[in-house]
Amino acid sequence: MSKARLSRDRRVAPVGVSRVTRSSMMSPQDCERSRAPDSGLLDELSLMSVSEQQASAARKGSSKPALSSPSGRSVSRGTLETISRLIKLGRVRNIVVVAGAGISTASGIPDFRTPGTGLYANLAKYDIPYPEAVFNIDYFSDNPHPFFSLAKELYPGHHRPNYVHYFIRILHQKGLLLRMYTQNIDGLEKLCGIPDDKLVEAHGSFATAACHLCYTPYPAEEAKQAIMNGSVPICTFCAGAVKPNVVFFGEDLPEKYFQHAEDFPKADLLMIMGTSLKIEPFASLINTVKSPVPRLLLNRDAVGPFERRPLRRADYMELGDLSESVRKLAEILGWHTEIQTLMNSNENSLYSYSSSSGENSGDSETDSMH
Ligand code: CNA
Repeated sequence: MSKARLSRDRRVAPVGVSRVTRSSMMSPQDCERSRAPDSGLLDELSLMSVSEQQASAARKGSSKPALSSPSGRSVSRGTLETISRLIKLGRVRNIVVVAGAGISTASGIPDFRTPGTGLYANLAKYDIPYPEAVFNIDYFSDNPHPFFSLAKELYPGHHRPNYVHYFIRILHQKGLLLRMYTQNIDGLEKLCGIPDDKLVEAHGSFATAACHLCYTPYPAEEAKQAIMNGSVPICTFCAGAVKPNVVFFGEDLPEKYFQHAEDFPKADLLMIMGTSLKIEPFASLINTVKSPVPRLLLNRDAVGPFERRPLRRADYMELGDLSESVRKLAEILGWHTEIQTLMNSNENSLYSYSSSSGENSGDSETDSMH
């Protein structure tokens, strides 16, 4: 069975990464085939590369860049219009979404690295030697309390999915979502209705729990109760500390993660949302789509390969607030009202369920960590 371990810095070669990457690499024949996309798609992509100039110019502060396409035509189509056109023309049928903590900040859950509001900037209260220690398995073995304090705030039930989650659900409803790969552990993808078989929670979740030493399963609800009461759930087999099956640095990724070897080569559009692409082996997944396949980054800032110039030919990005970018894309696609309606009806049923079950209904402002 192949294994990959979580590693925090993409520049460090983590245990298992070469194996993961190798399993996803294309044969020379595949590479050749993948260099011969149909002319219509290339046409669209040439517009995308021009649109990138627009984003890049906007990032540098020039509001109206002079644009011409590689063929000399003047071009007015922006990134989101181009992606939307690919979808509407039916050129895109298998979208893989790659997501991180940035898709949930609008739900009131801080990400890791945003200066000021990110978890890493606010861990002083946990008295840990360095921020990543809170998710380090060796540190947890010595002292599980910092993680359990944080877990109290991260446990699902306090927060609601936001527009971005529902946009991804609509991709599924329209038959366009091949798979969503998320690094998030907040469970909001499931809560908004993305079905299990469309979702890979690459860094685990709070849904199950086990001993961190001998991996003996432990009832997740009992673990939650103990953690919420400020005590450490103890393995009945070896007396090790039990933790929710959230993947820590130094731990193996779940079996389902390896589905990427089949999914990414099938993708005809990769949407990368709200991630700094700093955690391996997850970050390298985005390099395993075929070469003419468009990769769209929706994020506050350019990350990973999107920081390099020139960009890969079919790479495109829309920088800024994710909810705004996704909403713009939904409007261009004509899906906005549908998303809003779905969101309202799902939220109403979630709200009535949590009211009747006595769960916190989760106002994102009051439940946020800060
Ligand atoms: P990260 O390193 O904190 O990066 C988040 C990225 O999202 C950054 O590039 C931000 O600029 C960007 N971002 C944040 N908010 C917005 C916004 N509103 N609009 C646009 N861009 C935004 O987090 P990653 O996901 O890359 O790192 C992976 C870690 C984070 C995983 O192991 C997770 O388990 C872990 N994490 C998860 C959660 C969660 O489940 N919600 C929260 C915090 C951390």
